[in-house]
Amino acid sequence: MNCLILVDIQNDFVPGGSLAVKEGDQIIPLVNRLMESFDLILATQDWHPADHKSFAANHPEGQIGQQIELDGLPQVLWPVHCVQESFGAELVAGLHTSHIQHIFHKGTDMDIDSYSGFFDNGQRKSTGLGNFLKEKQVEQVYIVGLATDYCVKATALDAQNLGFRTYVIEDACRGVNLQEGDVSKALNEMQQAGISLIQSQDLLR
Ligand code: VGL
Ligand code: ZN
Repeated sequence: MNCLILVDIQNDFVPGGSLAVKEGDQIIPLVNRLMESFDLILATQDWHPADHKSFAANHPEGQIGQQIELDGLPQVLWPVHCVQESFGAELVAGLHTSHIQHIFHKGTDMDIDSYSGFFDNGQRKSTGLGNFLKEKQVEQVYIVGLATDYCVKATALDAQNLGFRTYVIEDACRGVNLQEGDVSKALNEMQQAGISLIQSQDLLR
């Protein structure tokens, strides 16, 4: 069984959103077409409480982009984004969401961030995604979404580590590039871990 996982395709991560990823909206038509090739489609949703500690605004003198330590883990401070029940947290309206069987929420605990759709950044709690895939006897996982250098990368690395044959559909992802070169570094890191980088054309022909 193959599964397509849509990572964080939410209003705050596309142009106009609070943590807008450049060209983030350009993946939408591609993702909609890719969905036609899969029997199982899942999504993740960044789903923070308003007092989440990854928000610069929740630290006195916190600056966006600043690196801090949070509960023993490195943490980048972000603008307020994907607050539970807010418009920014909703999946982008152009997505064909009726194809999505299940949505996994992450980042719900105020004290720890969660880039991966499987576990928080400390691997302390699971979202249930891994067990869900095992129950459905998924063997191959295909990943698209936002952002390449954060949540796509973390989700892909965990999928690969959990034993799923993992593919990242490169042109159906976009990254933040907080530092120039972050996206290429992330792609290299994924490839080093044994993840296959493919293009949507490889599936759409
Ligand atoms: C993400 C930064 C903070 C992502 C989520 O979806 O890549 N990035 N929260
Ligand atoms: Zn977040």
